[in-house]
Amino acid sequence: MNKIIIGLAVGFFSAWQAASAADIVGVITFKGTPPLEYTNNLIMQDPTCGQMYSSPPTTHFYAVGQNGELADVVVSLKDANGKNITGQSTGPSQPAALLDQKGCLYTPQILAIQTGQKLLVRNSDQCVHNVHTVSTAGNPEHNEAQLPGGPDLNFTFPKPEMFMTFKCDIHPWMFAWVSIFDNPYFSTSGKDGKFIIKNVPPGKYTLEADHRKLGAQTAEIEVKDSDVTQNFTFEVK
Ligand SMILES: [Cu+2]
Repeated sequence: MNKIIIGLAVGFFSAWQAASAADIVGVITFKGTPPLEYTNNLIMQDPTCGQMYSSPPTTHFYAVGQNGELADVVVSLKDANGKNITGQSTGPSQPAALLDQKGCLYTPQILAIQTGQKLLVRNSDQCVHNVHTVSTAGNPEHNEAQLPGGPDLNFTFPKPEMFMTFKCDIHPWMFAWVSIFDNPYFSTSGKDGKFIIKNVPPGKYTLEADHRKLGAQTAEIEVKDSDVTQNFTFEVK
């Protein structure tokens, strides 16, 4: 008798869980030959930065794997009309995100956070960096020198924005692009090209995939009671 009741309870709970939210998953693929990256000769001319490299690094705007897996694509959920989902940030309760300066480069170069979520900016190098944010969406401009071994800088941003620029005024090749969402429904594709947006409530949405160089693509999706798969393919046109 008890077993039946427990079985029913577990069954009911699983059904309820499944009906309340689902994950959106997919793979981002790059088709064709990615454009050539730029060789960073400037970095070699800097005494401190240059000594960390035996040959000049290149940019990595197109992070394409062996089988076309495309990393650094920011996938985000919009409403059914393609408008930003706002007022749903859980940023203040999330763990801090980290943007490091290592080898005189920002790493990661593409990062996504929520409004109100802590973003720590670290200097892992033996030289001074200057962390300078440039917003086109009304987020505050920060411009702070950071000494080697200095404490992490701690930022939060109030406004949603795609690819807000972080630069360094001392090293003109240093850039990162941080996207900010007013909800938790976004993901950045990894080296395997995969992304996952978790716990999306049922409903009709627009899913948007943004690559900083290759532009944006959208797909209409509906979340019901099971996971939704939506892949995207980018190419150079
Ligand atoms: Cu710098």
